[in-house]
Amino acid sequence: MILRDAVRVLVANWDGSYTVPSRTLYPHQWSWDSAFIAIGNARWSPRRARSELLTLFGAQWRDGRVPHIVFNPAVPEGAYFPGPEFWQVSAPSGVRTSGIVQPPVHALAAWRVHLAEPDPAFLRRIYPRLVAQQEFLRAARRSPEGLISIVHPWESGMDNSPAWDVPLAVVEPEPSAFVRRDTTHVSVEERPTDRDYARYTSLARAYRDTGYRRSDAFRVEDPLFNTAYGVAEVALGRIARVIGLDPEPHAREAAAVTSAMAEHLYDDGLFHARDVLTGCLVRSNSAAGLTPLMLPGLPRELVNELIGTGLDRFGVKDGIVPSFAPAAPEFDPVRYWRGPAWINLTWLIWRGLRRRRPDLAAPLAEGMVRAVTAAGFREYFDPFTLEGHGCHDFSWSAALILDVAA
Ligand code: 9WN
Repeated sequence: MILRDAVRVLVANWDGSYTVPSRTLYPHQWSWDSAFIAIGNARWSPRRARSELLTLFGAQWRDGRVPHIVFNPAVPEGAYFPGPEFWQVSAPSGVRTSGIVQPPVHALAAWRVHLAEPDPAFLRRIYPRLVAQQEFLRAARRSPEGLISIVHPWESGMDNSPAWDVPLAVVEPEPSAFVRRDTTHVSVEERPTDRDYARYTSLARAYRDTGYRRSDAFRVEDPLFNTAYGVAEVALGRIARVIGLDPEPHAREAAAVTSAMAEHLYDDGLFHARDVLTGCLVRSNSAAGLTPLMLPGLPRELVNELIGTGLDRFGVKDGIVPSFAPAAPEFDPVRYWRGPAWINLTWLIWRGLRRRRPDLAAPLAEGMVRAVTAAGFREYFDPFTLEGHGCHDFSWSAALILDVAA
């Protein structure tokens, strides 16, 4: 029943060659959403899953970046803010896009799509694009310590996480000369504040005005983003082997970023972001700090400490994972990335535990199914009551349930 309903959501959100995250709130193609959606679609329609990824990479820029939004020209201007008129840029294919990126979970998605239905021709087509995506990050975003930075909270995918409160505090909010659309679909207490939005647009405009090259106001190394980057290298190694290329450079890169993360982003049982502009670790209680469990080369003692933190601070064996530790003062069970549980974040931690601690992975999978059974395919959930929040019929909530329940 739940699986049939999940497919129904994905079918309703399909736009011919890709899937919108939500018909109401997010009516275009989003980068990391498409990776999660492809992982779910692989379970019932590998053809759609391949199309999802190839459509997204069809909007890749010449420098290798994969924009976080690919705009559908058929959607009226103003349906989503900030739309193409704000970003003012197009991909070489001519389609209008944003100019920032999101966590590179796509190589993992491509690999999982291949596992669902082996297709070396698909791998041969997507591999150079996935490599170019990583090369962009190395060329434009890598610090001397070997870590990748993001230049906007939207790039983390966890937009208003309390982890960004300190680095964002120095960003001058722009006088609100814009009209938000999100709060016409979802109640204001469940979304970022107007003040957050004034900072988001100020940062995005400043980056845009450098031709999407430089950001001097916000630059952080996020553990989830770096995990995705490292996991992408692991997946690229596997893909390379299938298509007859050398997997070694990918294995080396995965090992290098894993040890840079362990050296620079780990403290007191959790991974944290580092503010590149001040050189300081931003100690916070974001569940993003548990996602490095996905890195196969993470040293065993860090794995054990992270699991201890997951159990003590995030109640990992009780079901879906709150995006921020409930005992922390910033925790808010309904406001977006400041506490609610999300299916994708829980899924990433589940993947990190599946082999290492199947006894802890199982309750996470059950928790995800319990949440959508109780509340439907909502965007996020109160981690304690499982009340649903954000939009309805949210694509990755449906897609990843298909993956865990298959
Ligand atoms: C800005 C589409 C996206 C997700 C992000 C989530 C939210 C956008 C917004 O929706 O961000 O990119 O308008 O709030 O935070 O993770 O990819 O689902």
